[in-house]
Amino acid sequence: MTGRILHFGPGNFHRAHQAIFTQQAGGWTITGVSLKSAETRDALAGQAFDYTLVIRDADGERMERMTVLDDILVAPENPDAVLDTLADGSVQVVTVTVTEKGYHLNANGRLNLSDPEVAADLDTDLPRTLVGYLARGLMRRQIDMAGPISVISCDNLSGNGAKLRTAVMDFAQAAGLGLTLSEATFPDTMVDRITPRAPDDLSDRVAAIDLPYAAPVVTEGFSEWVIADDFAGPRPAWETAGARLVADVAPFEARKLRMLNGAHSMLAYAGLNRGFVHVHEAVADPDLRRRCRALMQAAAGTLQGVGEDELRIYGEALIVRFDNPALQHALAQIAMDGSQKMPVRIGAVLSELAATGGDTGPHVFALAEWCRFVIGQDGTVLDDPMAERLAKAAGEGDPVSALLNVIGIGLPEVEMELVRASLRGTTDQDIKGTAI
Ligand code: CS2
Repeated sequence: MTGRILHFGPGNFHRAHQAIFTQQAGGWTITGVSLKSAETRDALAGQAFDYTLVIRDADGERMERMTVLDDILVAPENPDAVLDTLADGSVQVVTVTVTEKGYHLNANGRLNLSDPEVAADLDTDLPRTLVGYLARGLMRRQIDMAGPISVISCDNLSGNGAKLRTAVMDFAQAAGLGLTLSEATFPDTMVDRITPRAPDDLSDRVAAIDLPYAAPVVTEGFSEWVIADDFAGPRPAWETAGARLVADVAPFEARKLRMLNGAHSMLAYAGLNRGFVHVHEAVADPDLRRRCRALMQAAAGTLQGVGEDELRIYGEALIVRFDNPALQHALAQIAMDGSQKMPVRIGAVLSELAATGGDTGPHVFALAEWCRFVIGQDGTVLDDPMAERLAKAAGEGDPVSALLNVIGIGLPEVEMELVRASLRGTTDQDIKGTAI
């Protein structure tokens, strides 16, 4: 089987994850769509869209030549070309990695119609947002009767496929499009591969061994992809490359979001607040290591459908992955867009723990460290789509309530007070005493 995938967001994560699963499965090519900048297209065009994937873990470093990308469309240069490609019958799979903020969802998981970019897209036939492109492109496809299509979100949202489908339908309805999506499916997925920004010297190292040297990607050895077996038409044989096709992704997704991503965010804020730069340095700090384990353990208590032993082993394997010094994974990279990440990774878990009498300490601590980080920015602009509102909330008399309110985390007053107490703790001893 051969075919063509249209991928929105051909950044490092896509090029380390879905791209290699697709290359190994064989037969399919990927056309990328950059929604904003021409940077990746400009870097890769001179290499016929080949690039080098550098895999670094305890076994050392290995490099792989990637040949699966055939082109990158830069959407703002020619929006029509993107819409036409979505309506092209040769494209039967769409994949998406645009990060959490690229979906423009509100706290209820619906499309935020008052977001300025979404509102602008509702008014024009030539969109700028992912959801605008999908709604208008799939409408063209419906009119052209170009056949079934599977649209696969690969971002860290819970129920990512269902959320994307809802957002596309919300857009179509608000724009008055008669979109039915009767020939489209939106399978949920869990994606996992730690992929930091590539270090500056990586191109030179790659060039030295005569591989494509522009825009190389660095990643870890581990990778996992679990996909709901809900395809509208043909797809690459991803299972031959190690992907798992399952009836229900939810348990895998919750395990990864709550244990890996939750611990990542805690380490990012608490680590930066203590002057660490990289994940492996933060997790080597005995206190943060203990808190990391405690957070994973508490999160594991909220998970259903996965055995206790399996979760303990998974947690220990995560610590080993975080320890990987060769990745040089910057905490600042994880810390960005906290407003989009904290509700999913920490807030939802904390609410469940509070409601069921679980150990809320580690998640209370994570929220307090996020608050401390935001308050500590003081004058510098936060790397977050809600930066302005957060800066204002950080200056209020009760910054904890104000900040959590901005990002839609509502907590019982007892937990709210625990977050305030953890934030007030000026010495490490105080923080320990109140949070764990
Ligand atoms: C990280 C993720 O930056 C972040 O928010 O937590 O990108 C994480 O590295 C991946 O989800 C790992 O699969």
